[in-house]
Amino acid sequence: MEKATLQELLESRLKDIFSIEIAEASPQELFLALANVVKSCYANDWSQTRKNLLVEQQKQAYYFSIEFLPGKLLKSNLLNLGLLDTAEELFEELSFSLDEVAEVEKDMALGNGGLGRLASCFMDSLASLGLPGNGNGIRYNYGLFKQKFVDGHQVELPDDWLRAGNVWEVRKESKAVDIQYGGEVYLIEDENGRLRPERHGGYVWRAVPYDTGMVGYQNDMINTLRLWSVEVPAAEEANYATIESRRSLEDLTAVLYPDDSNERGKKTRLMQEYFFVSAGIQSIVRYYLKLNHPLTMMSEKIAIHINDTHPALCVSELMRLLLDDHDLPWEQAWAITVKVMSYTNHTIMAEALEKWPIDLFKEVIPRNYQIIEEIDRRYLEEYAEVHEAALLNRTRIIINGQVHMAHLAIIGSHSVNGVAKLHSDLLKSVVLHDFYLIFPERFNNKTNGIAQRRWMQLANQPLSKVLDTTIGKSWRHNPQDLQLLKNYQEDPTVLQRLADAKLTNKQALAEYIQQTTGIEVDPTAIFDVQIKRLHAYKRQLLNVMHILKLYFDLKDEPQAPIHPRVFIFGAKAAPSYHYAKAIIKVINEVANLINHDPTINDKLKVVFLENYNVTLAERIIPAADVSEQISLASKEASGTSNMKLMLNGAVTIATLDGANIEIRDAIGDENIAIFGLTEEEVYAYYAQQNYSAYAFYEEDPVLQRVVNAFIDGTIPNIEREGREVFDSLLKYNDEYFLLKDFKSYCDAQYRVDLAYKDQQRWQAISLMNIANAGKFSADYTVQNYADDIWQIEPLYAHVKEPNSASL
Ligand code: GPV
Repeated sequence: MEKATLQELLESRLKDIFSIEIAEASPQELFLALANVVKSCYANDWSQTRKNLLVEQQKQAYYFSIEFLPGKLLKSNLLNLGLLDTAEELFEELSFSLDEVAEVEKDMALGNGGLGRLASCFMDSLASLGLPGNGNGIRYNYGLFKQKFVDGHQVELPDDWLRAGNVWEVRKESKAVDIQYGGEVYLIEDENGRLRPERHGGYVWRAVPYDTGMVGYQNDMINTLRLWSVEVPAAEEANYATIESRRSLEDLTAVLYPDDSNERGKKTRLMQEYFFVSAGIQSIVRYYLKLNHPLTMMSEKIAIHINDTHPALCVSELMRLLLDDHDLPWEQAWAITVKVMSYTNHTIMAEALEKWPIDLFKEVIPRNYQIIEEIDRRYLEEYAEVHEAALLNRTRIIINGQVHMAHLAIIGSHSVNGVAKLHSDLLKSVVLHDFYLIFPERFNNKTNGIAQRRWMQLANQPLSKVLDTTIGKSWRHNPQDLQLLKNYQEDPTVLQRLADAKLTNKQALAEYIQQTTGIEVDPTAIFDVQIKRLHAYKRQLLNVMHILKLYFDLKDEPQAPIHPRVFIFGAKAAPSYHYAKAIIKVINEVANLINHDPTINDKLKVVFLENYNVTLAERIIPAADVSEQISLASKEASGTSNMKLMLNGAVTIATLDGANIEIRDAIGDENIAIFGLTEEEVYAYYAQQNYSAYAFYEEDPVLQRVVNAFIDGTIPNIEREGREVFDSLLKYNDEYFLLKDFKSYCDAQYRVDLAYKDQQRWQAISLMNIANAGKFSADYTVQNYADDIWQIEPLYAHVKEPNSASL
């Protein structure tokens, strides 16, 4: 599209909506008008995609996820439509900044962290590969809380993201479905001797879908992200006349649960899970029936993916529809269900394996509960002759009065995958070992990936331009072409250009830091970044302990030859996660202490940026020199910020955990700083039960000084939190082995400091990180899901320029 055409469209939208000229428009008005123009640019392709799918009748995948974390969509839609450069030029010509206009958009923050962001990266890749794949989730009225720091403490504020409306969504009233809750279900024999459910009481709520176009990268493919919102069914208006009754209904899709991987037994949460599952499955079956194929062939047209256990009810809900609404015999319904369903596990942390009391299940979803009981009964019966009773009793769905959601998902799916090689191996050998004995063929690995379009092309335009001029533009379609950069490892001009791009990004971040926190940071310092949810296993505290060590080193020897460093944190803690909040407070107070200590001479700065989210990640990641991936080995399923930071040329300090291992394999030991216990060593400690935090503390005076600092008044204002941290390390024997890994971590940090001082060497390492990041593109990950699990193919009618996403 020509610039002039875009301008005309923009002008006419501003007239239509606001009756104003461009010159008088505010950023808000420009945003809304431009977003509407963008929407109209893909409107036709969107309906065409749907029509072609109906005509071609190709198999489609549905990704069920209780979280999606798309961030802002304006610039990514412009990029994918091929309009970003044009829009940027136009805005410059008109003396507006496109960035300022894009800033107006509220982040769509319907997720907590890695899991939700992965779902959104997959949406981007599905469309960009021309693959028919849709998202299914919940349209929360309030996204993840906004984080503020008050006196160093995290305070949570509501994220009222829908207040000004959401331009991208389309309400699809005609596709609404009813969701049944509660009541009692009796099984009554019909004239053919078949048991039929008869419901007494209970209530029906309406699920209304809001669709958002997922725009493919310059290929005319537009998939759909369908998010469901609760409403009062038209027939029941009278029953919801009071404010209270309406409020309890509206609570259902009001808020995203802010507990990351740590579930609380809450009725609303269970109702949420059933809500989007039932709505999604009903709409899929409805669509499938339009195709006029027998239900027994459903798996040839439909693949349903269960993203972690939250949508595990997909299994029982599809069974319910096939049995109750479509009269299929159990065996047929079950065969269909298992062929259609697949499941991804995202953690080995035991507390994240969802379990629900059966009383709650019976109360909220009685018919699904009956079906789950029957799945459970038949499971025991079917495998009784093949496996020992003990094994079956450990893997059955209902154990000790609780429904085990992971068991339901595994038994009801034909594929079970982990999200990095190590993680998938641990699933087989430890976490889901029992299931591996029963269903070995179901287990597979799909290492996570990231949307290179958002995390490089959009977030890092300075570096993208260097790449274009150095290796051409093919990397924008084929991320593996980033490998071409390897040829320039010793080219001083290219290394300098990379360094310049990094400095530009660091200057921009420094300005943001100055504006939001008042802290001055030097863009030539090392920007050392740890950005992820705050969790004990991710070990932000280990990072803090190293910072304290450097601080003491500088106190002892102010001239110590340490290259200046800025430690940057971004992290939210679940509101109910007391210990994580204590660590936030500690980091903020350590920052206070160090940033205001004149004897440190600005050699160290600690910056904890508020409200870490997708948009803030887009600012931080391009400016990072060092990437902190320091979870205790075996605990981080994959990690994805590790991939984003690598792609942007940061050098990783890592334990051999999650996808860090594959990153190391891709770039070689010389380009990454590995430290710490291995997974085997961690498990050896568990087996021998001989870890002694105190022993490490006792023998290392440096460590003693650091650990004591939490309680000896060195750090002001952390009386309570410092004690909690101290106790977690010594009194409770340091669950995540920080004291053991401390020394090796400090050594790795020292190596990084040395490497940075040799700028030529550093830039070459950084280059190698960028050059080898292509294989972590979500395009390849999604292609592997498509080939191995979903068996879906590109909608050829749409693929103008197919991404050759094969490794
Ligand atoms: I379970 N993850 C998450 O963000 N939230 C959760 O509730 C659960 C897992 C994360 C893992 O912690 C990361 O290691 C992983 O990279 C990410 O899911 C995507 O797979």
